[in-house]
Amino acid sequence: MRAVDISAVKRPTRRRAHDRDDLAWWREARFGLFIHWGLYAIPAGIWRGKRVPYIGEWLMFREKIPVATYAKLAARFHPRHWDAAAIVRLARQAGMGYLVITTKHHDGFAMYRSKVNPYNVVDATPWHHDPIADLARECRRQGIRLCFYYSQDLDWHHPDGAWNDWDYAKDQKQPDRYLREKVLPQLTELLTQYGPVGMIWFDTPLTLTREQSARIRRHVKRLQPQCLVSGRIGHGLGDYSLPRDNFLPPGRLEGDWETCATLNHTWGYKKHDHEWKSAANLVTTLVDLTSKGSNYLLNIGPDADGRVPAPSVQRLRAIGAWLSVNGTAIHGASPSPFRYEFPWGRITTKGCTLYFHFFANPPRHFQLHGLRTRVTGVSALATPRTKFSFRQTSTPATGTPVLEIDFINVRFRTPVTVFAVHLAAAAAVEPLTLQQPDDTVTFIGPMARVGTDAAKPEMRVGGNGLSENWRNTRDWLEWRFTVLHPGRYDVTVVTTHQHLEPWSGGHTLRLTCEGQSLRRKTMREAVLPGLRSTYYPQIATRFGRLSFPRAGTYTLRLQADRMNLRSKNKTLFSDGGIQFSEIRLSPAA
Ligand code: FHN
Repeated sequence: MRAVDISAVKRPTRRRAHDRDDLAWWREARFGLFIHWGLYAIPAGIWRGKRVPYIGEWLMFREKIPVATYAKLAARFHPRHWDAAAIVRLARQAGMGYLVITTKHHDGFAMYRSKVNPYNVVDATPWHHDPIADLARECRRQGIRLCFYYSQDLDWHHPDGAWNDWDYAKDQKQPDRYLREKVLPQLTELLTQYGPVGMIWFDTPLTLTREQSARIRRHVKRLQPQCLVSGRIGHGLGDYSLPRDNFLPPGRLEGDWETCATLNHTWGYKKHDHEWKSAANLVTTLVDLTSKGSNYLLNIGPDADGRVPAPSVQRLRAIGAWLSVNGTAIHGASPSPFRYEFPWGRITTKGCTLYFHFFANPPRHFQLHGLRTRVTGVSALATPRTKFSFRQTSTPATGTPVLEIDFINVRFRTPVTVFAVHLAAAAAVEPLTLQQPDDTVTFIGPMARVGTDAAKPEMRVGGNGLSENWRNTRDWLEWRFTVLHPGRYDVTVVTTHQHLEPWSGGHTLRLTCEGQSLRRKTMREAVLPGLRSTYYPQIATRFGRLSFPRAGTYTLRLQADRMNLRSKNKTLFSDGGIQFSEIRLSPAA
């Protein structure tokens, strides 16, 4: 039997000394503006009078629109309300530090002046204008980093680009020719026409080889050595990692990450998508991601006239208003020293200060378990002169450090109230999973030991915190954890899936702990509420009860007895195995 420590799990990004300096501005920013704008804003999700499902910029693919037909949209592109200065101002007001605009999306249309390919906004539209030049000027003037999205693999317009097989025969495609004729020369234009570029945000690496991706990366770095390359260049060649769209990890991530997210459910403008996330949801997500070590790249999709939808503007300004008071707990902040979430909120870090972000009014007698470092003061971020009394003790049975803060007369400011907790040194915390003051215990993948009864585990915990390739009954996850209050606890196992893909359920799992064994089939008994469930439903299965006769440290193991693997559960992005999210213990009623 061999156990593999999670720290040995392959990191998805390159980590070299000089990358760290290059990433400094991006880490400081923590929050950026994504802009999806292109010809797809004209149909705005409607084709031949019919509402087309899925994200707006995929319309050409969804409807298999011939190149010659789709290209006619260009003749109608004349955005009268395009105002680059206002968009950059909006990013600033929102508290964002960078902006990433689609210079060429999968439809192959260049939204900038391209000499390499006439299918571009200056040559093919009656507007004859380069919006990227406007943005470059405004970003320079207003102090925002300019970055470019570029779809390097999918291109439904170029005969050799990936994934248009309704106009072009798949077996005739020569990806190298596509790189030579379009990708590399267009990157040269983007990296020489607009001054310094913060990053090329490559996307959707599906068919390019490692050698081809490496060639693209080298090309970028040769032209602008400081320019970052997003993780979606593929093959682990990015300067930082990206999970899938709108994904919120179950716990802190290791390394540098960025989550990109929509404000409604589309990237490119869609007339009928009115399901806007609330400002409270967005602020909470920003806090959640910062506490887990991830930047937040939040999207707007201007309409065909160049107008940013009013609900987007309102929400970005609301986030900016919150950041104008609490920005110090986000900009340049590092993740929480704890790897797990808290039931009450999140923690971010800056030097020797921890920021406690409360999602609701903090209890008068607040407790935090597991902080080993001495606290020197606690104040409210909005009213720094308001100090709170506190004391630090430890539990007699386990020696677990307990910080108690007396939150008297606190004015909770929706959606998140922040307190600065000053420490005598950088935070040191208990490394094991700990029972929380509300008596719950949550076990997450990144804190598990991955092991196997075979020679080598096939399963791993991915960089995003979920289990990957869990398709074998011999592999297991195991946690050491500390119980502070003996008693009986209800156990819930939570698995997940991307909401548009099938859920892999019906696996018989076994939980063993301290001579107790619980066996159950994963079933969709409930979807847990919370932000994560919007795109990754957190599917709960009740497993029964565990008893802990004394306070102390225990070991819990989760293993499959029987797998329910179906080939239809395998998708382009999912291996079809168990996607483990977490286990929750809560006091038995
Ligand atoms: O296919 C694209 C999609 O259209 C959009 O650009 C998003 C943004 O992250 N990226 C791809 C899907 O992940």
